[in-house]
Amino acid sequence: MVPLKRRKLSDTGMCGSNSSAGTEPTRFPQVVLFLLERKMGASRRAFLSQLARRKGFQVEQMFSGNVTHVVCENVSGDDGRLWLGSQGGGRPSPHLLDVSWFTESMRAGRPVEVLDRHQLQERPSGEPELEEFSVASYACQRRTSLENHNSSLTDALSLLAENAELNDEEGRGVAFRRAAALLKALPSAVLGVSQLRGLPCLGEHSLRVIKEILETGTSSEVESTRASERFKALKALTGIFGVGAKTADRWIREGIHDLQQLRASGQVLNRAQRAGLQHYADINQPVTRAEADAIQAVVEKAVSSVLRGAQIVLAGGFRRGKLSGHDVDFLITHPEEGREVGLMPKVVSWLEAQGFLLYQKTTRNSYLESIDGPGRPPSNMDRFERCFSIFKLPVAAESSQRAWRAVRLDLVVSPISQFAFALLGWTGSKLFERELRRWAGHERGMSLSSHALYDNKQTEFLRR
Ligand code: 8GT
Ligand code: MN
Repeated sequence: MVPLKRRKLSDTGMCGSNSSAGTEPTRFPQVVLFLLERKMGASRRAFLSQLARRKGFQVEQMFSGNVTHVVCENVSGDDGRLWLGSQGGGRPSPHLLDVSWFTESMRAGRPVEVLDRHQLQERPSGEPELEEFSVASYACQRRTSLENHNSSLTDALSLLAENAELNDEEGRGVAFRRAAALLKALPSAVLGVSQLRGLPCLGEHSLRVIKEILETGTSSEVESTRASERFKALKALTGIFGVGAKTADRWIREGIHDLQQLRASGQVLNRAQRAGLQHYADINQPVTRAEADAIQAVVEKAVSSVLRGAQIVLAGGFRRGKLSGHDVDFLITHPEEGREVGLMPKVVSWLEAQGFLLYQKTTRNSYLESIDGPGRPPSNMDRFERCFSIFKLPVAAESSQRAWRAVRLDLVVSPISQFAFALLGWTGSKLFERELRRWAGHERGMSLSSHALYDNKQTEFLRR
C-alpha cells in the first residue's frame, strides 16, 4: 500500500506530470496505468511497462489511488476484483482491463476507448483458465499414456532430436528427447508458453521451437532441417540395417546421398549392410502388433522345441503398448538358473533350419567372465548373449502378392536371476531407461543396469 500522504501529494501535484525521471514526458495525463504482475510475470511486466513509458504513458510501479487503468493478463474478472478489493476501497474504481486494451493502445499510440471486450472477462463455468502444468523432473517419475495431446510439438522436437543423433550430437539429442517426453506427459494440449513456466526439461532452444509452433503453426528450424539434403541423406543411409551415423557421414563426404549412389559407388559393404540394403523397403516399413504376435508364435515354438520350459517375453515398444515398432524384441530365459546356457545357438539353428532367418549375427554373453565388477558396462550395451536378425515372416496370401516380408528381430537370453532387470532394461523407451538410471544414481545412490541394481555404498564396501 502507498502511504496516504504520498497519495495525496500525487493526487494534487504529480498526476500527469513527468513523475519518473529518464522517460518520455507523460502525454496522457488522464490515464495512469498499473500492470498487475500476477500471471503476467515480472519480466513481461517490466517489458510492457517500458514499452508504454516510451509511448508516453504514465505507468506506476506501485498500485495507488491515482491509477485509472489496471492491466491484467490471464486473470479472470473475479480474481481481478478480489485483488482490487484487497488494495482497499473508497475511491473511484479504476478500470480492470485485459491486456488486449493495452496492446491496442500501444498500437494506436494513445489510450483507446475502453470497450466491453476489454473488461476482464468472467470465465464461463467449467472452462478453466490457462492452467500452469506441473510435472516431475525425471521421465521415470511420470505416468505417460500412449495418448499424446501435443503431437505436433513432440513430432517437431523428435525430429530435432533425431537430427542431433544423426549428427552424433548426443547431448543435444537427449535435450530434445527430454523436452518431447515432458510434453507427451501433459494431460492436455499446450495453448500458450505461459503454461510451461517453471517446468523442468525445457531448455531455451526447445522453448523457442515450442513458442514458434504455438504462434505460427510451424517451426522454421524444423522445416529447414526436414528439407535439408544432409538430413535426408543421413536418414536414407542410416535406414540401412548395419549403417550408423558415422558410416553415413563418411559416405556423404564421399558424395553418396542415397541408395542408388551407394549401389553405384562400389563401396565395400559388410554382411549386415548387404542384407540391410537388400531388405531396405521391408525393414523401413513399421512392424504391426499382429506381425509381432505372429513372430512370437514362431520364436516360442523354436524356444520350447530346443529346451523344454524355456520362456520368451515380448519386450521393447510393444511391451509398452505401442501398436507399431521398428523391430521386435524378445527376451528368453529358463526358470532354472543355468539352463539357459547354450540356448541361443540352438534357437538360432532351429529358426535357420526352418528358413525363418534372412540374416543373423549372434554375440555371446560377456557377463560371466567380466572382471570389472558389478558396475555398468561402458555404453548402454549390456553383456547378454544377443542375436540381431532379419526375420522372414510369411504373409497371409490374400493380403499381398508376396509370400513373405523381412522384419528386424532381436533376441536376448538372460539367466533367470537377472531376468527382472533385463526385462526392465529392454522395455524402454531409451529415454525412460536413461532417466531411470540417472534417478537411481543421483537420487538413490544406486546403480541400475540390465543385470542388477546395486547400492553404491555397499559396492564400495565390498570393493575395499
Ligand atoms: P521401436 O518400437 O521403434 O522398436 O522402439 P523400442 O522397442 O522402444 O526401441 P528399440 O530400439 O527396439 O529398443 C528396445 C529397448 O532395448 C530400448 O529400451 C533400448 O534401451 C534397449 N536396448 C537396446 N540395446 C540395448 C542393449 O544393448 N542393452 C540394453 N540393456 N538395452 C538395450 O536397444
Ligand atoms: Mn523395439
